[in-house]
Amino acid sequence: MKKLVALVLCLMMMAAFTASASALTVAFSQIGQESDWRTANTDDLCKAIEAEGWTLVYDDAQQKQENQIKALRNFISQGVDYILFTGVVTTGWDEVLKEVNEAEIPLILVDRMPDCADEIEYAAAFGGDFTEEGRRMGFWAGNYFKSIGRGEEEINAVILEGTTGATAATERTNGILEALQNFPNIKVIASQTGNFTRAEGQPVMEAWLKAYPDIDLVLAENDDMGLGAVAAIKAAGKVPGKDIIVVGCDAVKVAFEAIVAGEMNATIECTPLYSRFVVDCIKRLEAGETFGRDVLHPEEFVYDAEGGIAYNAEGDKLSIKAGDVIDERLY
Ligand code: GYE
Repeated sequence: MKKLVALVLCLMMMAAFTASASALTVAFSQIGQESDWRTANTDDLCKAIEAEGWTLVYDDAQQKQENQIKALRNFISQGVDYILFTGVVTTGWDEVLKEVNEAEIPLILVDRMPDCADEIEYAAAFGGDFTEEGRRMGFWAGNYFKSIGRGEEEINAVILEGTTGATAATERTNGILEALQNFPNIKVIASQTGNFTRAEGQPVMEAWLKAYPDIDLVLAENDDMGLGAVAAIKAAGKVPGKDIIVVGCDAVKVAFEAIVAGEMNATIECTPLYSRFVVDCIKRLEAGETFGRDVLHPEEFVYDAEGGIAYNAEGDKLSIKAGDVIDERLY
């Protein structure tokens, strides 16, 4: 009898949980559509939310902070159940995120963290470790030049930075510069934003190729800009991947294709596939669980033409050959 009561109670709880979970409204303030990474991130999250039967309220801010602030205020007035938020830039979110807190809408921080994270309440935080990604770019490049016998040669590097003021850009730049301290032969001769887009990365590289005839290495803070650099290098009559080494970040499919074709040399993974985390997180929050304040990072790797290049300080993390895994890539 006791067992039966327990079973009935359990079924009732499950039904209540399913009913409340299925009636959820999840709002997502997305930055824009600047890159392949962003497109994959939007598709993955939006499809997963809808697949759960939840109502999705999606806003594309088109790279404008004021649009994101407006969207967040709209989400509050609509009384949504959850807000997913990534900030186009790092600063300037204090006021509006406090309003989200006052409205008691659970906030899930994804991707780029705001600098006011310590002063606000949030239910969970998930995204890439951008400083570590930058370090990996630097370590991979330094060790790659060593591996081809150019460890003592003076290497001229340029950095194509992401969107100015974006956490993903600032932290990747910091990580790159930190790692390059271990390779005194690599000199950064220019560093400028390409706004995380191919269209803006390419002309920056074109201008550099005119100004500096002897660039050896491009560190592009995302693959789109890396591919823009590849196009600029070709247009200048040089061979990308050989005359100039090109390192990207994100590990999108087109970068794998460029690596296999020999035009790009490496890409540092930053997965845009957040849906497994976000959906699971919302279900667990609904069930009363809580998450800590740490930003949770996915496990990520580095891919290149041959594999076997160390990309961390200890030298025990080795790149994977892109050609071996290209067919399994999901984005
Ligand atoms: O690397 C870039 C995108 O914030 C991690 O933004 C994201 C970055 C990603 O546009 O391609």
